[in-house]
Amino acid sequence: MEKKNWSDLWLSYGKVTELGGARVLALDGLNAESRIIKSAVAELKRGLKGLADIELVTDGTVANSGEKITLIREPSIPKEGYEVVSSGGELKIKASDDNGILYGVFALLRHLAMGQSLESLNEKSSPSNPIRMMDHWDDMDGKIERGYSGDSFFFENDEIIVSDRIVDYARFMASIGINAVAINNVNVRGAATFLITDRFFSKVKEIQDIFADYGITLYLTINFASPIEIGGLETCDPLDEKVITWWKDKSKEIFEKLPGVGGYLVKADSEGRPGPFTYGRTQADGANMLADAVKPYDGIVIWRCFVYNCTQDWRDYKTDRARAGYDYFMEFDGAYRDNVILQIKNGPMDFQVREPVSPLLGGLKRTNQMLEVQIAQEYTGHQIDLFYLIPMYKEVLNFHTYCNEDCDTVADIISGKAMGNKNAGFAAVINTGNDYNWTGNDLAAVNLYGFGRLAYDTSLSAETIAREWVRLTFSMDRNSEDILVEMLLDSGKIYEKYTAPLGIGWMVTPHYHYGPSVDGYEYSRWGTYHRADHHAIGVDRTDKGTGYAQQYYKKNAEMYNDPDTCPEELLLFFHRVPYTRKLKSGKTLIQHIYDTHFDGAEEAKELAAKWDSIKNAVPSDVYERVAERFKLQIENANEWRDQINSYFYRKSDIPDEKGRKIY
Ligand code: GCW
Repeated sequence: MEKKNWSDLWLSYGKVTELGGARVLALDGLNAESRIIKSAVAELKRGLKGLADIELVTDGTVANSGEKITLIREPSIPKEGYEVVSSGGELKIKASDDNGILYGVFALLRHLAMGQSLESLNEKSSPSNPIRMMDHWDDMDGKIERGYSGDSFFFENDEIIVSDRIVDYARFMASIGINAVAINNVNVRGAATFLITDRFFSKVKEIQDIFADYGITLYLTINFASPIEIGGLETCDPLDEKVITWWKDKSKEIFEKLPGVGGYLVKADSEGRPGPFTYGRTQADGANMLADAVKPYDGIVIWRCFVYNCTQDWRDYKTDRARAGYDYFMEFDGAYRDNVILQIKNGPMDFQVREPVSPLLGGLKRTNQMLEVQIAQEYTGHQIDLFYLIPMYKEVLNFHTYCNEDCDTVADIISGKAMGNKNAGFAAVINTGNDYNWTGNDLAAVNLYGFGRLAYDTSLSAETIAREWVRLTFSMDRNSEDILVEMLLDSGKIYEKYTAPLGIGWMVTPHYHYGPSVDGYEYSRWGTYHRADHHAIGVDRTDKGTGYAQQYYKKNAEMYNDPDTCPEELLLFFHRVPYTRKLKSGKTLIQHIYDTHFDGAEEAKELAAKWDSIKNAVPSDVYERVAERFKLQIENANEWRDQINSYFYRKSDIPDEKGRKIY
């Protein structure tokens, strides 16, 4: 074992005093009959010992107390689901498969860690989504694209590093129900292209095996131009026979060398990455060609829909980046193979603080779909500013697309319920790195934990998840716990207040994406414009504008099309609005901008003060790391406030009614 320089996150298994003194329990049932069960039993022993000083004996000797825990296979329980039931000194963990047993064990330990006694356990649960996936954007040089918590713990200097840290990582992921992972960046370049060759197979296999012990399937992110870059072909045209054969042979090799691998994750024709468009082919041509190649091995192709023109002329008012995903992918609905899953970002642009739900979700009715969110805080504060993301994801999941009579929410679609398909799921761009605390800001671990819990059970509330995480991570008094939970629940709204107003998005420092730069992207090629002049701001995406609003089903299209029924937080996403427009609050748009920015910056200070108020309830190193970040958040919020307010005051020439300082 190398020296451990990473934290235990929510699996610290510190003693819970309420659970009472030392006891001995016997384990019955499926002892060590598979690699996953072995992991489950080891975890159970470790957790019981740490949390309650319970010795779990597995050698057949009956414990003196007569109490036991029994692992039971119960075919009627849904895939990867579990039941944990205690009665009369016996605790049963039932599941129909190994993952279910493992999740049952983690559920049991979670309840104990939350302070519940063994005798009172009774929980049934099964996953909402078939695939629950973490996407790493780790590069092989060790850097992480959009990483805010150190470097990669998978790669360094174009090599794969296998370490005990990865074992703990797999435990953490299994503990929250994650069953799929991609370890390399979707921008596949340089050495990463060769992950699917003999140069790396044996090391990839070692990592794959660690994951397999915890029921996690490895997916490989591939370079669409591999036939050229690895195979020496002149083309990667998906309809070219040589290319088709190359991928068939390569896939055979991959699935032989890495049995159990899940398949491919692909970013094609996006931000300079190669893809089928180069050859006049469609996204469906590209995805289906790969899907056919992995079909014999039950492989899956997860194809990303983040395809748009990133060389737009800012003078061009017709092209609307928000439309791109739908425009490129909708016409082939029904034409994608059934082992293709389209992975769709929650919004049509790119992980902004506020976006409408992508109209592709549910727009597609005969295509497998996966929702992609970003827990790496690229646009939400770089894990410096506090931003609890689960409330935002809940809004996305609960959104009614109207793709069906009932059963039409995003949650229904990605669970496979809405369309009766089994290839569906929920993925997140992960926020981890090799920092001691994994997530840079200790509090950002709530998003890591929360994503997994939510992907497993989309009915959990943001508050339940926050409270679980707080209680599992820290042992604090009830009052401090309430303060921290409240801070988390408020955090997203606060960040939204001091950054770009009412759904317009962007206004961030180009490329880096932290801190304000109102016109940073205004005259650029990225298709991300706010179009502010001295009268008005916003993009007209109605039927009189770019027509984006018409990509939704009628009910939503009508709602968004009319500025009076458009949800106000998205007003500037859908409409071009004069600064003098009255909002529902009775305030003008410009006054709303001033007020939210003054308030937001103030509330950021209050967050920091609340953190100080619970200083003694958290370990001092955690306190320091987070406090340091709150200082930066306050500066950031002030900078946003002053730049946004000054910018709009100078454009509009309308003063703040309250006469506060604007520059
Ligand atoms: O938001 C953009 C990021 C890129 C990222 C891209 C994507 C991996 O700025 O860094 O590339 O999204 O999702 O592919």
